Parts: sequence; C-alpha cells; structure tokens
Amino acid sequence: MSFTPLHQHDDDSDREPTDREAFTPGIEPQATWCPGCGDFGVLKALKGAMGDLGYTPEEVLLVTGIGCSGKLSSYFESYGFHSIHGRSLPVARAAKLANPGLEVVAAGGDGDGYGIGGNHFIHTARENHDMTYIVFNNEIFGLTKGQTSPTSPMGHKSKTQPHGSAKAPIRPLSLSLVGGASYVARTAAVNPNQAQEILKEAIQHDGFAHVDFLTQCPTWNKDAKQYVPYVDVQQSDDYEFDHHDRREASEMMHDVEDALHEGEVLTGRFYHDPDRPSYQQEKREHGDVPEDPLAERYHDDDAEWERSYDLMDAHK
Ligand SMILES: Cc1ncc(C[n+]2csc(CCOP(=O)(O)OP(=O)(O)O)c2C)c(N)n1
Ligand code: SF4
Repeated sequence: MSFTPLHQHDDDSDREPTDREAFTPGIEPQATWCPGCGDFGVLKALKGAMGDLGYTPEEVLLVTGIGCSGKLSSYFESYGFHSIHGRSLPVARAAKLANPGLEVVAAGGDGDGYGIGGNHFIHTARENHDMTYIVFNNEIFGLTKGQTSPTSPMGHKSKTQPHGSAKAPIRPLSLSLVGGASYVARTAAVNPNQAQEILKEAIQHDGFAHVDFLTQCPTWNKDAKQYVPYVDVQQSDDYEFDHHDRREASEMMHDVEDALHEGEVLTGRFYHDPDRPSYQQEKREHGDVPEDPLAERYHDDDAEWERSYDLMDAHK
C-alpha cells in the first residue's frame, strides 16, 4: 500500500465509485464469526459504502476494539489497527491528528464502546473528532460468551445475571447526542441497503458520526430484537421530525430507545448538524496544527526516524 498524503482528499465531491471488492483482503482469512452473525452485515455495508464513495483501501484507516466486532479489521482491506478493549477511539483520534488525510473509522461492540470505552465515547463526541464510529450493538458480550452488557434489557438472563438483569440499559443514541456528536444514526444488519446508505452519510459527515448498528448474535442472544423487522423513520409517514433540530431529535431518540425494548425497532438518521466545526477544523482555525503534521514529517524525512530511534535507544 502507498502512503496517503495529507489533505489530498478534503473534497469528496468529484470521486468516482471504486470496486468494493478492493476492500476484501488478498488472502482472505477464514472468518471466525458464527453462521448468521450480524457482523457479516456490517462488513458488507462498510465495503459497499467505501466503494460507492470512491475510496481506495490506502485512504482508509479502520481501528477496532476487542470482541467479535473487533475482528472487522481482519476482514476489511485498509490500514488497520486492532487496539485493546474499549480503546479504539483514542487510537483513532491520535491517528487522525497525525494524518488528517486518512478517512478514519473506529468500530467495536456495545461492551467495548458503551462499557469499558464509555468515557472515551462521551469525550470523542464532545470534542467532535472527525471520524465515523460504528458500534455493533448485539446487547451482550459476544466473544466472551453472552454475558450481560450495557445495552442488555432489564430482566435479560445471562450467566452473569442468571435471575435477570436489574440494570437499566444505556441509551446510546441519547448519550451520544448529549455528549455532543454531530451525526447520530441507528441501522441494522438485517437491512444492508439502509445500513450502507447510513454509513455513506456518516463517512461523508465532517465531525463525529456515531452509528449504533444493531447486529444479531444467533449464538448467545436469541431473544434480542435485532432479528425483528424494523421501521426506517425516514421512510415512514408515522414519524415526522426535523433531524437538524436537537430538541426534536432528542425526543425522537428517547421514544426510539423505549420502543426497542418493547419490541419495535426504529432505525434511521436521528440527528445531523453539518455546521458544527470538527475538532480538526477548530484546531486549524486556532493555528494549533503544525505545518507538517507527524505523518508527513516522518514520511519525508529520514532524519526524523533517526532521531526517534536515538530516543528509543536512550530509553532502553
Ligand atoms: C481490559 C479487558 N477486559 C476484559 C476483556 C475480555 N473481553 C474480551 S471481548 C469482551 C467483550 C466483548 O463484547 P462486546 O464489546 O459487546 O463485543 P462483541 O464480542 O459482542 O462483538 C471482553 C469483556 C479484555 N479483552 N480486556
Ligand atoms: S458469538 Fe455472536 S457476535 Fe460473536 S461471532 Fe458468534 S454470532 Fe457473532
């Protein structure tokens, strides 16, 4: 893969679609996801979205956490970093600052993103870092065999809560909006077409775009609502609200989050603020971004590498 120069792709408008198969690794590893897992739907939608938007693998960085969801970076051809549990966002933030020319996507599960990584989630939203964040929401810990997660509904029985969870589930959409995210959507693996369109919007959005992605886990969570048919609020006449209006979006999200555990799955774009400057924009406006950000400095200058090797030697 070649290096992506800084600021090369600030304007996406003149791109031609690329072959989505370019995002399939040359030697495709055997997927360890179970048959019927919703994670396959995320992979398909992400490849389709990147292809439709005209990206090539060397323009994209995918940072994942730990979990079944975290394996996404093994099956998607791009720059990739499989980080530690709950830490995809700080890694993604650092990478975006070092090389603003990369299209950065972070991904992980509900345990990864809303549990152990919950604090990073709130602060990345607050600071409006320019990236897409996909949370595979299967309402359990999948990789570690179905324990209760922050999105498991009240009463959900698992090995860690055998009598039923007494904890209220987190409200990821509302939390994201209150945190400060400038794009918030929910989609579902059972509808790859909607998922692909939502991901395209999220990737194009300049700021923190949070996509809560309902993914079924047929192995450990057969009760979840992720399997049931859903309603796309943008397509339905029953739901009218202005997704640019924070108050209306907030009320809508509240209803949607209540409805999920009552058996109605509502998906779509719930909030979009195209005017809020991203963290990267703010930094540029404050003159706070160096002329030659890290990625370019190291790429062009062997002396920088020598200096960093000397520094590492000095600390051995
Ligand atoms: C610091 C740390 N704590 C705990 C674990 C064990 N662990 C691995 S994956 C996981 C949860 C995965 O659940 P989720 O994030 O919802 O992803 P899924 O597997 O459902 O996609 C846990 C607790 C770990 N790897 N690292
Ligand atoms: S355990 Fe669940 S989430 Fe993990 S691969 Fe299997 S079906 Fe998917």
